[in-house]
Amino acid sequence: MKIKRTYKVCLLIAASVAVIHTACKKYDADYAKTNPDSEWLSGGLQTVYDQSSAAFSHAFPVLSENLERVHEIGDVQFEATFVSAPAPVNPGRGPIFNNVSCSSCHIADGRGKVPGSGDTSVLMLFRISIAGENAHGGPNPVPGFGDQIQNRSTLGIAKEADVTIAYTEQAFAFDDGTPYKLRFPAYTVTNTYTAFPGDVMLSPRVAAPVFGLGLLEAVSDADVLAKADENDANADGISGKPNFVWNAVTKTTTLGRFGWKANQPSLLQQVAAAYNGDIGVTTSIFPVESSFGQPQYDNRDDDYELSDSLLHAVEFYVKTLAVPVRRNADNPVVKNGKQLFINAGCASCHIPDMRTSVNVAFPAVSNQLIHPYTDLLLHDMGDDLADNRPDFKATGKEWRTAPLWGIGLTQKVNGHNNFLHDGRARSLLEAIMWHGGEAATAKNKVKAMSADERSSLIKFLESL
Ligand code: HEC
Ligand code: HEC
Ligand SMILES: [Ca+2]
Ligand SMILES: [Ca+2]
Ligand SMILES: [Ca+2]
Repeated sequence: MKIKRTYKVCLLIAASVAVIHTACKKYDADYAKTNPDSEWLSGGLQTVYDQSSAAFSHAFPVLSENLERVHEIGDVQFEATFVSAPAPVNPGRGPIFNNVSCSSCHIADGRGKVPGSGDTSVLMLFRISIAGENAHGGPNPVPGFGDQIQNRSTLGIAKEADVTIAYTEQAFAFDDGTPYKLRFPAYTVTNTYTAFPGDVMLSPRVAAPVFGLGLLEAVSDADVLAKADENDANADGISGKPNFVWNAVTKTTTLGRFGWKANQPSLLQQVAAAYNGDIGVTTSIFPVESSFGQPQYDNRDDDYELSDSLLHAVEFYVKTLAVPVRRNADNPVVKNGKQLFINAGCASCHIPDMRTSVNVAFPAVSNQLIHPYTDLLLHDMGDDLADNRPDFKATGKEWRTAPLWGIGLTQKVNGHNNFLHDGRARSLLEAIMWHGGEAATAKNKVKAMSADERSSLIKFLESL
């Protein structure tokens, strides 16, 4: 808390005099050379300077005192462990669920780790469906299992199933002959509480980082759609397709932004869906237990298990988690790496610069130049990354361009370097070498790089 306040003062001074030098010298002299509009400030004014394992866990530095308080209430709730009802505090978990709190999957507001071969994981989950669509054009739920496997349950209740992972390694080589290996995951659904249909489509998803999301939500629909090029009219091999998903709040179909397939339209809905699907906690937005219609259903739908005010506090919490500052952005190797990133075509999807729209109602996210390295659009990433499960407009091969800001701090914050939607990549370089489909040309440029160039490219990613 104390540290956060110091940052706040520091950044406000920086913003007003446009020189971080004098204000922030005690954190890192390197930031001296930057000004608040530069690429160092990944989250614009809402950038923080901490590079420790708490780097993803800071509130927006520029936030009024009373809103900071709301963020703190949301923070407590994000970490709160739910228990099965009846209970005096945080009741309502289950009857079936994946984990007991938000923070038990989004560890330190970062990403989940996947288990080794043969293990089951609680830091990832599996979306499921059968062929066809539901009434809103979304995934068609599996009879008896719904649209997500809940692999845990409260006492005396049957969990739905377990999913075990097995990896097989394959050897590849860069054009210069240097070998590398990729591990291919395979999933087996076991211990199902009732017969599991044979034609179920399974989409593995690891818990995604939750910082910077309020800024991504503040980019206007028009700006996202302006980058779409669904039929590749400009013939650069990159399409970029918006997902359009059912918005349970507005009861209309709207642009999707969150989740690995841009399958959620807003942070509010993402959070409410997480309470319902992942923890088994009902809210006014999703008032029906995920086990409805199944034998595990406990008839506890009469009262929402989480109040609207706490739901909105948690929404506000993920909306106002700040983005960590760049490290070493002016290092010559890093600068060279950025040029290689652009030359390889990475920046056609991982768009470096965006501006949030003007928002007089919520100035904290208004008109900020941010550097998220995403276009929030879907891209065909090829057969190897495909989950072969459509999710609204996203096909089984399409994924949302993952934001790369803060990615260089993953090891520090989460203690691992597992990347991509299912955590299969064990390093940033492996994540790149999995790229296929529209990104195959970019991947092949990396394959053709010299060892020095590859290392510069990685140094650049590590500086994000
Ligand atoms: C079982 C693990 C798990 C739990 C518990 C969990 N999440 Fe998540 N979270 C995920 C996964 C997996 C995704 C990606 C979902 C997808 O692609 O559909 C995700 C995505 C998100 C996102 C969107 C991130 C992005 O970049 O688009 C937000 C926000 C989020 N979760 C918030 C929460 C909140 C708030 C809670 C508690 C109510 C919570 N999560 C509980 C696993 C979890
Ligand atoms: C056609 C669009 C496209 C291009 C070009 C592209 N990417 Fe990606 N990138 C994606 C998508 C989509 C994902 C998410 C894929 C997944 O999770 O399965 C991704 C994921 C990543 C990740 C892992 C992010 C995470 O959070 O796990 C890294 C690192 C990355 N890309 C780096 C690069 C680099 C470096 C290049 C250039 C060599 C590049 N990408 C080119 C679309 C693209
Ligand atoms: Ca419940
Ligand atoms: Ca289910
Ligand atoms: Ca194009």
